[in-house]
Amino acid sequence: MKLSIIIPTLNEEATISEVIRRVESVNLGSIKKEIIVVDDDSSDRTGLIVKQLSKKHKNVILISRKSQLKGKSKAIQEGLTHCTGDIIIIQDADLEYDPDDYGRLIAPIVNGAASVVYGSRFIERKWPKNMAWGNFLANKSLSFLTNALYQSRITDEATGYKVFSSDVLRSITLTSVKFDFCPEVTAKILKKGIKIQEVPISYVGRNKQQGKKINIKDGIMAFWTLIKYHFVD
Ligand SMILES: Nc1nc2c(ncn2[C@@H]2O[C@H](COP(=O)(O)OP(=O)(O)OP(=O)(O)O)[C@@H](O)[C@H]2O)c(=O)[nH]1
Ligand SMILES: [Mg+2]
Repeated sequence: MKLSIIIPTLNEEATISEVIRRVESVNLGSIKKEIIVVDDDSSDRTGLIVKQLSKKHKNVILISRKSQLKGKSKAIQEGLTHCTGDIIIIQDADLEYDPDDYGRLIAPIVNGAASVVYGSRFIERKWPKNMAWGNFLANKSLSFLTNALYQSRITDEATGYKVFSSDVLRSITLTSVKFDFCPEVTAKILKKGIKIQEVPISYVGRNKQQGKKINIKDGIMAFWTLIKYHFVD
């Protein structure tokens, strides 16, 4: 069995090598790992750092997107065309999420108990570490709206840690560009009647100064996307 890790990156020179190091050092027993970094023509050294790493490490692949529509979702969609794993996990290039959680994130898929797993920041903590109140409110409201529209019972719709069996993710047509990957994939999975299994994860938030790119417009877009796919396919 193989796990494909898609890392979308835009100007993450401060953290990308540490994230890759942490991903590589996770021991998943017999499960192999391939790391696919999809960089959107970062203006810092992100692309260079990953290029150098990919020369030394065979399982690290760099996809450089140039003069194309930039966005986290576009990067994931492109990464998907290069994945060869049975399981796919989305890994942000900052250190908000901890690859040490991979074991529990993939377990339900490996055991055949689920085909989609979300890592929830709200199971072990009421208020995830360093999460700004605006993000807290948005996260809570997005999960509430998801459950109301799609009859689910999830606690963290907008989590960065989303894990899929490869077949399931490939069966979904994605049209989002930026951070609307999350609500689009959630809506389309739930509409297909596929259950989202949640497991607890650890999380330490970062702020704008540390490189967080998501903003209020992306938040509004996320609500709109959840509502839109309730009505259209
Ligand atoms: N390739 C690519 N990656 C991006 C782009 N925008 C953001 N990313 C990456 O997407 C990941 C998440 O971005 P963050 O700014 O940390 O956003 P966040 O608030 O943690 O948002 P979530 O993804 O919802 O957890 C990081 O690895 C970013 O580098 C983009 O335009 N292109
Ligand atoms: Mg982040």
